[in-house]
Formats: sequence, C-alpha cells, structure tokens
Amino acid sequence: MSNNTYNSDVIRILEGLEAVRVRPGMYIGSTGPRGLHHILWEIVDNAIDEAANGYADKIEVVLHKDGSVSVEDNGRGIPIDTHKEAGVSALQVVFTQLHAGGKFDNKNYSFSSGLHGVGAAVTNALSEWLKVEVYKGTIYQMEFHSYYNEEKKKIMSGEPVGPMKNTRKKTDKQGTYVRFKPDARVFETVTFSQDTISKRLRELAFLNRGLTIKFTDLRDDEKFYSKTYKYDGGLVDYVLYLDEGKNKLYDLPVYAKAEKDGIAVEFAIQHTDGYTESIFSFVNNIPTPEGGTHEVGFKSAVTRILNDFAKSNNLVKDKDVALQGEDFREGMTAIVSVKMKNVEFDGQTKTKLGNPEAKSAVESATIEELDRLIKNKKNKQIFEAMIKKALGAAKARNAARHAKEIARAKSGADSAKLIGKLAACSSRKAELNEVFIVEGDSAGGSAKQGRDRQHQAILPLRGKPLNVEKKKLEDVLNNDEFRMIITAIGTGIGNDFNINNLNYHKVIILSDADQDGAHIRAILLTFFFRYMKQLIQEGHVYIGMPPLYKVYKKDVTVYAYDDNELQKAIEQVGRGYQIQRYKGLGEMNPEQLWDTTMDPKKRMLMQVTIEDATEAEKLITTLMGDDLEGRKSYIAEHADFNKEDSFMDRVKAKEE
Ligand code: 1YM
Repeated sequence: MSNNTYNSDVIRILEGLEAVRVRPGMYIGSTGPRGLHHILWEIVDNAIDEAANGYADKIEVVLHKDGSVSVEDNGRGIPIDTHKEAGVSALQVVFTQLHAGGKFDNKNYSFSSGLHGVGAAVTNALSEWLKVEVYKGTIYQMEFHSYYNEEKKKIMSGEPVGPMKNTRKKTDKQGTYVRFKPDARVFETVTFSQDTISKRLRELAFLNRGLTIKFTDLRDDEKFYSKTYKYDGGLVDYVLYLDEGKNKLYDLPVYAKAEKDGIAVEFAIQHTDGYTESIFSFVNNIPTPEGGTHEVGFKSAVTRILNDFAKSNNLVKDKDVALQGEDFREGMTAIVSVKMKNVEFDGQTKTKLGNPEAKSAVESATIEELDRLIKNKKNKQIFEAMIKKALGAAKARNAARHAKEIARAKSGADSAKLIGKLAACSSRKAELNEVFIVEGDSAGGSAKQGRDRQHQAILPLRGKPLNVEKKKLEDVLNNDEFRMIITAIGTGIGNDFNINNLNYHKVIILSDADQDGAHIRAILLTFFFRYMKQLIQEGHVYIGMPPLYKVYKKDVTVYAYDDNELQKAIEQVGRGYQIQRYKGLGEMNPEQLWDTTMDPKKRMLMQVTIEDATEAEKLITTLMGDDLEGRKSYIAEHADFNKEDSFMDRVKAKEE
C-alpha cells in the first residue's frame, strides 16, 4: 500500500469522526442525558455481543471519580492485527471508523444490538479521551483524545494519541477494557445516572441468561455502590421478578426458545389473578414498548393454541362466551425476546418492530413450542389454569360490555350532570386545548375562574378517585369520576382507545403538594397507564406544579417551586420578606392560581413519560396493588412528600 492511499484513508476516517461532533444528534439522538448514556451503551453492546456469541460470560461497568466510565469483558479481545486496507490495527479502525464496514463490520457477524448501529467510534468521537486495553497473553494499549487545534481553530475528535502498543506485560486475563470520559463540550450534562445504568444492566442480565454483569459506582466515597446481576433462569427469572408479590396461578412460568428462518425466538409466560396484561417485548436486547410484528405473531400464536386446547379438551361449554385473544392475556405477564438481522423500527418513538418476517417466524415458533409444551402431561394443570382464567375474563368482558351499553344509554341523561362538573373550553382545536383534572371543588372553582376559557377546560374531582389497580374494567366503567374523565378526554379506553378522538392534547393533573395529592396523582396515573397507555406514550399527560412558597413584601411577590428556589426568592425579595407556605391549591385565589400554575407562559409542567416500562409496571403493582408490606417498605425507602414525588421520579417525569 502506497503512502498516499494510507494518508487519504486516514483523512477520510478523521472527517468521519468530525461529522459526529458537528451533528451528534444524528448519531446518538440527543446531547441530553439520553445521548450521554447512549455512548456508554455502544461500548456495552459490543461486550454483550461478545457474550451472546459465547465468548464472554462476564462484563463489568465502573463509574469513576474523574467522570469517566469503564467497561470490561472477558471475551476474545478486539482484534489487534493490522487491518489490511487501513494499514493500522483493527482496534484503531473500530474506534475511528464509522460503520466499520466489510470484514470488520462489528455488526455483521451476529444479531446487531445497537439501535443506530454506529458503534464504538461514535463514543470515541464524543469523548474527551478514551483508552482501550486488550488482554491477549500480553496487554495491548491504545489511547485517543479530542483536543482543540490552535492552527485549525477547531476540535480534533477521537484522534489516536499514538499507535497501538504491545506493552509486553504478561496477563492471565483475556478480553477488552474500554474507559472513556464524555466530552463536556458536547453534552448538556456529563453525569451518568446510577439508576438508569443499573436498570438497563439488570435488564440485559435478564435477557442474556447466565451472563454476569457487575456494576460499581465509585464516584461518591460516602455512597459506594456495587451490584452484580446474574440470572441463570433468564426470561423465567425476569417474569418471576415482575410477578413478585402477585398471586400466581401456577408457580413456574412457561418458557421456550426456538429458531425459525434465522430468527431466534424466546419467551416466558405466567398468569396472575390480576386483570391487566403486561407483555414486554425486545428485539436484539432493545425494548420495543410500542410492540410490533413480533408481538403480533406471539399473541396470535397464544390465542390459537389455547383456543384449540380449550376446544379439544371440552373446557368450553356452549353456554360460555367465545374466548378471544384478550381473554387469554388477562393477568398475563410475558417477555418475548427475538434476535434477528436487519431490524427496522417504526412507530411514534421508533420503538416498534416493523419487519414482517418477524411476525410469521415468531408465530410459527411459538405455535410449535406451545404445542409441544401443551402435549406434555406435566403441564396439564398450567394450561387448564390459563383456560379457567380466560373463561372468567370472557365473562367479565361480557359484563363490561353490558355496563358500557348502559353507560352509553345513560350518557344522554348523565350529560347534564357531567357538563355541570366539567367546565369545557370554547375552542374546538384539540391540539391547542388542555384539560386540568383538579383535586377538590374549591381549587376547581378557582381554576374555573382563573383559566383561559378558550383553551383550558377544568374537571374538578371530589375526594379520592377509585384505585383502579385492584378493580375490573366493569367497576371502572361504573365509577362516576372515571366515566367523567373518560367522557371528557374522548378517546375511550382499553381496546376501544382511539387517539384520534382525543379532545385535549394536554391532560394536566393538578393536585396538592401533600400526601393526599400524591396519592390522587398516583391513582390517576395508574388509570392512564392501565387504560390509556398511548396517552402517556405520546406525551399528552402532564403534572401541574403549583408553587410551594410565596415570598413577598409590600409590592413584590416571588413564587418558589422548591426549597432551592425558596433561597433565591428570599434573596430576590430582600430584607423584610415574608413567607407563605402553600399547603393546598385551595389556598390560592383564581388570579394566583392562573399566575403560578396555569398560565402557559409562566407555569411549570412535568411531562409524564414511560422510559422504563418494566419499572413503571412493577412500581405500580407495588404502590397500588395489594402487597401491603412491599408498599410500606417502598414508601419508607423513597417517599419524601415535601420534595419531589418519588413516584413521579420513577415513572420519569421531565420538564415541558
Ligand atoms: C468493553 C467493550 O468491545 N469487546 C469485544 C469487541 C470485539 C470482539 C470481542 C471481537 C469480535 C470479532 C472477533 C468479530 C469487536 N471486534 C470488532 C472487530 N468490549 C468489546 N470483544 N474478535 C473479537 O467480530 O469477528 C468490533 S467489536 F470489528 F474488530 F472485529
């Protein structure tokens, strides 16, 4: 290879990394906390791939005091031999070339796991520095950095500090170690979240049976944190974990693994006596909360096999209501995990699997596996329990249909009562309209007087709403408060949900900043989570944030929304200030409520998102279900009602 080719190759490579700096969003989605974690997942993904291919069984992630993070695996080690075309080590190519193509395409040998599939080079490009060690008899090292070049007046990204070197130091270890420090010139924040990382690593450990993942946070001397995740039961352990504290209809989840047309399919199913369906699906270890073709195939297979079983064993009588898919999924907790090539994502948030071939592969694999399991005498009781549960569900569904019909018939007569409570807005443009669900009639009254009548509707709630977590659909439909909410929002619920009928693009929960307020908020969020999940997924649900304090003297008033702001407000108002602590919304007059909480120009809103659906699911079970002990200990551990509401913290609220 001539010198010339070598140079131009290197120039092209460097331009590649520069492009990542210029438009980081194109490669990692955002430069916020998500993007920051994304560059860690790129490295973790490479280690996971090595494990998934059977070469590694241990991964360790460490957050260091200097703001860097390291990932180590005990696999084969990134290849250190010279890459023929590039003329440098393969290791260097992996960290400096985007989409390292051809022979060194780190994604072509297996089912790729990176969402964007851009790999370790992006992590390098967006780091202040990155160090790699490869253990293969001796220790190989290479280091990269991003620095400001005075002559070129720009930041050079991810450049080798020197060539890869064999330190000749002997080692018994085998594998790869990567440590990097995210560049503060790129990210809005460079602080990794212990919570985000430990949850994702736990999820990865569940999805990769037998893999040991250790996570250590060394950043705070006072709060040393270290956890090791290893699940020999894989998906079975995952389902058991989700069903902890619930009444299970059979002890062990039904589990199978198969491969069809090059697509690996794995699932675990368990039923509890609850009424909701919780299916979590993944493709190449990436969660697909919006579902997609794999989920469709899975559900269709379950329906078919269980229906056939019920019929051929005379478990359904003529007088019984015909069983439908949803009946078999009542109280079901399931994980469906597929691994495949050329993944395509669709949907609002690009978290829905689009590949049509996944439907047929998952469907036939699931049919074959369930058929095999159902024929095994040992499993007879399990499948009979499933049918019994489905029959109950079908009956309840029928009863709920009646209740709905009655509700619909009544709604003419009821509408006067409904309209009486709901103060509608005058605009018919749903995108611009908001509905405030307000705790208490007195705050509701102030909100009605203080609002923008054109775009803001008010729905006052009296007392605590029904805790829907423990109720059947039928009971929810029979509850006046929820009927009112459902009617006002317009979309319908459950299977009837249709986002196109949404009357208000912002549904804002407004409750007091105390325990009761937090409870009401939790009940409402549970309702939306269980019956209108898409409303949350598409970002229509918000929490209104009333101020906690008013700091004032003669003609100055400053509102403070937390204790931090209180200090600032005190300084701002200056000597002679007085403080009023608001205990409830009811203490504010209409004008104050508008000024502090409702005026779109000044208010604070938290948008409710479901970042981690399994976590939200588990949390709602714990907080709203009937496991009293679990709830007590959770609340004792997390709740501080004077500060941020920890429930919201978990369901992941972010500022508007
Ligand atoms: C801490 C991060 O990157 N481990 C890792 C990466 C690779 C391999 C092993 C590997 C892959 C192959 C052959 C292969 C990568 N290699 C490449 C590339 N851990 C971490 N462990 N030998 C080793 O794909 O055939 C990219 S990633 F492209 F060089 F092969």
